[in-house]
Amino acid sequence: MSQTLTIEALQERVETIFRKSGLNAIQAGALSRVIVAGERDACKSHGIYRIEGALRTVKAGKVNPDAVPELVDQKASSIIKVDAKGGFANPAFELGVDALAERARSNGLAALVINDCTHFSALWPEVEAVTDRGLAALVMCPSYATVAPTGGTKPLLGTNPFAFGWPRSGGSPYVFDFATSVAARGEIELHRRAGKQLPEGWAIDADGQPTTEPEAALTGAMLPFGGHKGSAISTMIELLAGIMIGDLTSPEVLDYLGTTTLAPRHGELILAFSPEAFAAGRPGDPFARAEALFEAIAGQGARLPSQRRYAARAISREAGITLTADEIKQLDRLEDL
Ligand code: NDP
Ligand code: PYC
Repeated sequence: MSQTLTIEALQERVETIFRKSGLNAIQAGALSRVIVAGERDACKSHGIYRIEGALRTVKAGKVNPDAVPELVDQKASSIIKVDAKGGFANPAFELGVDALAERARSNGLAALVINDCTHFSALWPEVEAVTDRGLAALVMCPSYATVAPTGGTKPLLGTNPFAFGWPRSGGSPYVFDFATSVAARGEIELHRRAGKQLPEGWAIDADGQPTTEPEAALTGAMLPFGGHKGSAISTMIELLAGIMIGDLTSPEVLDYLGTTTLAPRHGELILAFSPEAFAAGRPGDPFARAEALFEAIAGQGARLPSQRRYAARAISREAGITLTADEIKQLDRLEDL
């Protein structure tokens, strides 16, 4: 039978699973917060289904369960670095975000570079942490080689997520967050588990032929969104959030892990911008002008990105998070490990 849990109750259950698996309190806390946020906002591809992959990665010795991230902040610089020490990205982000915001406010823009981390979560929790501090944000990271560049047939690029946020005083921020592949790999896995065919255009099989079979897509290659445009944005992410920050690119991640069944280890790049600083001396208030743009978009009947997510969040806060019988069984089983 399905069951409804409060957000706090789910948080406690997920955190307990991670603590029992050997993660220290910093790692388990940050990881469970981001996973429960995914479930709360109806982002199933990065919700509780990800727990098992994280546990597998710990068991395989590919992530440091005891990691205590370290902030390396050179005071004059706009670049703040956090060494995740081989742990998950989420506690490293939590450690660096205040310094990032402080530097973006004083310098107009700043970057948070996270190195040596395992990252498998959605990016919007990080984007929202920056917009909550009154700043605009761009966040990106590689993944592992599962996507063929446009014109190619073999996995090379990652599903490389890319997210942006703009703060709004009267309500939830404008946020988009997407894989640069047509769909996140998590979606393919969820289709496989549900025994469902993929929509056309998501993937090719190992011979480079279009496929709607999840298994064939997982052993073949996924496709970038928007053809050559998505392929180029994904390549940019490899350059900026892989090579430029001295961390692994998606093909290097796959070499290191040897499998896509574990969570990828690489770096992450978070950029924060002060709209007031950029617009200083120019006519108009940037926040008021942004509101006019959002109103014009909505005025055409279009919805803003993240509205589905915010609606799901409101329901979860009001009525709790409903999990299927299978999901409850999964939690019970993981608690008993
Ligand atoms: P989706 O395609 O589901 O959604 C992408 C964005 O578009 C969301 O912000 C969504 O808002 C918005 N959106 C969707 N439909 C509309 C619409 N009709 N009008 C306006 N906006 C719309 O996301 P993906 O499947 O590409 O990615 C899912 C998640 O996977 C992301 O959070 C991403 O960070 C994560 N991911 C993480 C990776 C990693 O390595 N860590 C790798 C790849 C992906 P809304 O949510 O409200 O629908
Ligand atoms: O859904 O593509 C994905 C993904 C890869 C790593 C974490 N999420």
